[in-house]
Amino acid sequence: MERSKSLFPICEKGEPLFEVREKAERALLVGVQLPFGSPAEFEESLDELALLADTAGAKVVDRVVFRRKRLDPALFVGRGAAERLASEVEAQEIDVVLFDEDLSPAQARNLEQAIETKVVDRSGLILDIFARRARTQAAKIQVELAQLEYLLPRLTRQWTHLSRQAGGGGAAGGIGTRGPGETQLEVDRRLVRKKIVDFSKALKRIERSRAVQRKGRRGTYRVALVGYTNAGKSTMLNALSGAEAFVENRLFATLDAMTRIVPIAPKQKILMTDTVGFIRKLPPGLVASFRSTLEEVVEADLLLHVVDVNHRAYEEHIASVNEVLADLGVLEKPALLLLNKVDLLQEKSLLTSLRKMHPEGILVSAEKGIGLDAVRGAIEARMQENRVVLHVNVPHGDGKRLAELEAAGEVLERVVEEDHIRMSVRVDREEAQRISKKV
Ligand SMILES: Nc1nc2c(ncn2[C@@H]2O[C@H](COP(=O)(O)OP(=O)(O)OP(=O)(O)O)[C@@H](O)[C@H]2O)c(=O)[nH]1
Ligand SMILES: [Mg+2]
Repeated sequence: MERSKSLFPICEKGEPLFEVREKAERALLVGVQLPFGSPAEFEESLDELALLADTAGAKVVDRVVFRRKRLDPALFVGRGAAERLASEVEAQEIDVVLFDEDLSPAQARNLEQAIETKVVDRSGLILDIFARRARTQAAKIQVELAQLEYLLPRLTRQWTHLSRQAGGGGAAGGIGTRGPGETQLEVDRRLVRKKIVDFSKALKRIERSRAVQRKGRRGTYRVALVGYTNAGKSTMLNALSGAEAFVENRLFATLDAMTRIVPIAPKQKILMTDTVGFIRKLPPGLVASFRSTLEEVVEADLLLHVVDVNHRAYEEHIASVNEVLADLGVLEKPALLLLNKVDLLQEKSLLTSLRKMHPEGILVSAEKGIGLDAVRGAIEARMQENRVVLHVNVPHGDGKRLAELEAAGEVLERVVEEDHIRMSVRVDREEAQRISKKV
């Protein structure tokens, strides 16, 4: 840390009066391996925790793995292990101990007392990242709601750091302190509950206005990009639409749904929405509070599941994404599997086995623009499956009806007859029903 003599003349010989917290928090990662479960998956999850810690701005100093027959209800890792962690924390000047699994509120409290440092579990860390990344009002409200629900059962904890309250990111505070609310609020369950109600109401309002927006887009084919975090969803949206969605080689770059027009074929346009990425062991409250953002997924006509096939755990990523899709009740929705980042695959044999494993998948590179025509073609084919051709006779002079049909879909034929105009229009099934009702 730099010291300025002119600013702190009093402390010339001693330590500065206060420290501006700019340096990264020093984090120790802890994993507990149980007899069941695959060791590879365990390692993978711990590697991911390190990435999450990095995304949250911490410096991972070390990782400790304990092998146990079962978890300790009071201290998660057991008394002896907690003591070992305490000495590790002291020796390595650790600021935060990050657990790869979720701790019960009591376990977190007991561990914090035993280790004498801040303890954050996987859900707490993910929520912290979301709080850092939230930019728009909707995202902020959704994250705060999830944080409050996470916090409520933990209010008996000694959250002394929360009384310092940073709110919405910034350098001060560190992991776990970007909590919702005002100073001292966190000690009052009643107030937290009230805030939960207020935020839920605000979310309802946002949901209503989004529903109105969506209604305005009725008749246009809608596609939602889904996938594991960092798979390349935003890059794919940018490649197909020319948009400039935020792309970063870190986790959870996108928190908000962003919708853009994408030309698929001559005179064929669709709306494509980029969404928040998923991760294994996603905090349960998060999916619920991100419901309004994920509503785009629920209402889409087609899902594009983007997978980073260069990641060694990509099969597990596919499974995790499918779990969330099942939670949202959209597993049965038509979907295309986009096997992304093929430009990074060094060996040809990998491509061959990929094709074998996922014959339905489309090999692409969003970044290098490989396979985009195939993606557009596949979307168009799915679109046609969902469309029917309507033949309608419009009386001369009924400009309103004519305009309505033109807006509803693709005009295939327009023949001027003596007493009417004969129109053939390709429209969505849903739209066809609506139009037919009016005839
Ligand atoms: N080499 C290569 N890199 C890619 C490709 N697609 C995306 N990337 C990189 O992967 C990283 C993540 O890309 P994003 O588009 O932000 O991923 P995302 O799925 O939107 O991630 P989240 O918003 O965090 O869920 C970025 O560094 C991209 O440049 C690709 O086809 N090839
Ligand atoms: Mg993104």
